[in-house]
Amino acid sequence: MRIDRINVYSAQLPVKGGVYRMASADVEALDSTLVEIVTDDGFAGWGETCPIGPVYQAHHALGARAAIAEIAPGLIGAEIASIRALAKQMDERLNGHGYAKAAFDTAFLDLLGQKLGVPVSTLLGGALTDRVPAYYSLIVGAPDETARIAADKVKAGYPRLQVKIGGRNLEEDVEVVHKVWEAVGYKASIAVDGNRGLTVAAAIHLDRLCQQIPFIFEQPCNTMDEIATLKGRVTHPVYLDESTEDQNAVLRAISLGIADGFGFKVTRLGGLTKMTTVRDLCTIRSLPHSCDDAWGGDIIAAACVHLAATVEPRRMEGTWIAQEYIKGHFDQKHPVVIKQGHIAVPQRPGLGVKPEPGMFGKAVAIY
Ligand code: 0XW
Ligand code: MG
Repeated sequence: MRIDRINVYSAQLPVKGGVYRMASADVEALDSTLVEIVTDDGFAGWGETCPIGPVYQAHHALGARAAIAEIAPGLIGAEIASIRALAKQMDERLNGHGYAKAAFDTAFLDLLGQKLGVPVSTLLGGALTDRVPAYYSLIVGAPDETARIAADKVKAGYPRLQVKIGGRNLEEDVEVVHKVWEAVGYKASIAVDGNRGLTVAAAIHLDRLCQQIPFIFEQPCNTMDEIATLKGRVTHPVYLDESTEDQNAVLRAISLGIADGFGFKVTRLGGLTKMTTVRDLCTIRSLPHSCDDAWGGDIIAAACVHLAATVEPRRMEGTWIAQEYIKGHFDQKHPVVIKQGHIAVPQRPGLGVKPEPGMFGKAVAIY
């Protein structure tokens, strides 16, 4: 099974509802990059990478495609057998840029799974469940409206909510946390996500003013160093998201003891294969984490769900997929869908999803 051709596509994903609002940025449409790897024995494997705009983290759509252009020509003719050998080949063509390599890693696993007749979760070590929990992300919004949506989503079956804060005054942030808690209580777990937007001082104030509410604080401040200074000064558990820029950042956070858990993004960590390492580090230290990505369609969603299925359920914080904020699916027959706040793990070989033929139009690049 050798790589014959690589097609690269761009898919525009407008945000359902108009705007997705976070402390770090407002986004209205996302530009997803898809890679289709076609092999000499007639298989097609898919990968995807979709930064949530150019500001959320140091990733952007055109950067992903430029990195793909550096890597792809060197992969033509390569055998899809050893994922480690393919990773080495990618590293020999380009240093870093894990979020672009992640799309290839997903496609390699999709191909290997199809060839061997097993789902990607099996290649990642094996599923522990056939259904993973999802979580709902409440964008930065007015406290009453946010609490109303929170109650609706818990009624719809979501076991976890993420409340976005930051980029506005402390009073509104404190109010939204209280109102969501009053609306849902213990019926769902709550993450309060600052998306890097709070100063250390604001994080300490918010922590004190919401003392009795059992939430976890997700990426309140910009850097890992700022977050490290919160240790011993806040009472809520602190999770890192944007600061987990690569495997080494996760190792550092764990060894410094400054993270009580993580919001992981598969492409930021460099792909599913790299994620298995940080997943296992978290197992060693009993650390909870999510398996998400910043944005994306069915390919990213399937990748996140396969990985999430391999995580010990008691430490699985949920999988966020963009379904609630995008229209339609890439795969009409076997879409990845949230039902009652949970997602079924695809059981078919490989990722178990395939974009409809021709749906992305003309390839933006062919190698
Ligand atoms: C909720 N998410 C997974 C989706 C957006 O990309 C932001 C992200 C987060 O937790 O920061
Ligand atoms: Mg986050």
